[in-house]
Amino acid sequence: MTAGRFITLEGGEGAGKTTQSALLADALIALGMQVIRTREPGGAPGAELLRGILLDGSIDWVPRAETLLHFAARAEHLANTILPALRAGKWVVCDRFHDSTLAYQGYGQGAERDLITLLIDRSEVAPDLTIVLDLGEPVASQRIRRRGGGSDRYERLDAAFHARVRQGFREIAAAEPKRCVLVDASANIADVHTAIMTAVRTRLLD
Ligand code: Z5A
Repeated sequence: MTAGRFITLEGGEGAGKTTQSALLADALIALGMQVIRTREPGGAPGAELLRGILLDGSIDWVPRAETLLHFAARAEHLANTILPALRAGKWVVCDRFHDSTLAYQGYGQGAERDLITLLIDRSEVAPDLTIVLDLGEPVASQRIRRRGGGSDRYERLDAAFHARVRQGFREIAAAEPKRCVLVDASANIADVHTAIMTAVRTRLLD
């Protein structure tokens, strides 16, 4: 049995994580890998329940509570979905993971970053590769508008919040160059996919 690999896609809203995780999963399947595609918050029944609570906007959570809710959802996701897949030799492509908590709750909302990094350090698994899709304004907002659909609690936060989140992702990528690859997400969909596949090939396949 080949070892499973764990790839996460990170970045702000509209950066193209959903689009690119689908293309990446298809490309890996075409290469003969067994692949599951999943997302956070969510990816397991208990975690999907918490996703609804986190995104519906009826409660303005204090940053520490919100941080812990994301880690509670992640514990369910890891135990029920990610770890069993990796143990079975599957590749896991995950839309958002630990770095989103550090970027959104830590950099964006001002939750204690040392608490977040402590919880990350205690995780059962770290990604083998993290693609950080970097996209600034006004392109991100234009894409969100074009995509349509309702706006969730995070999408209603202001431009300064999203600028802090973007800075957070950039700092995370710079601090962990072995795990992270920063990709310019303003390029067209095919070019972003090519950049991601280059990272996957050079870091995980060659
Ligand atoms: N959150 C948190 O605070 N803490 C945590 O620990 C975790 C999450 C895990 C989940 O939202 C929210 O939870 C998230 C952070 C918070 N909120 N925000 N913001 P979600 O899962 O519902 O949404 P999202 O992760 O932000 O995804 P998104 O807004 O749907 O964006 P995306 O997946 O990155 O983009 P997309 O859907 O692939 O593309 C958006 C549109 O742009 C679509 O019409 C595409 O066709 C188009 N697109 C994509 N790529 C391109 C390119 N390259 N060119 C042109 N057009 C493109």
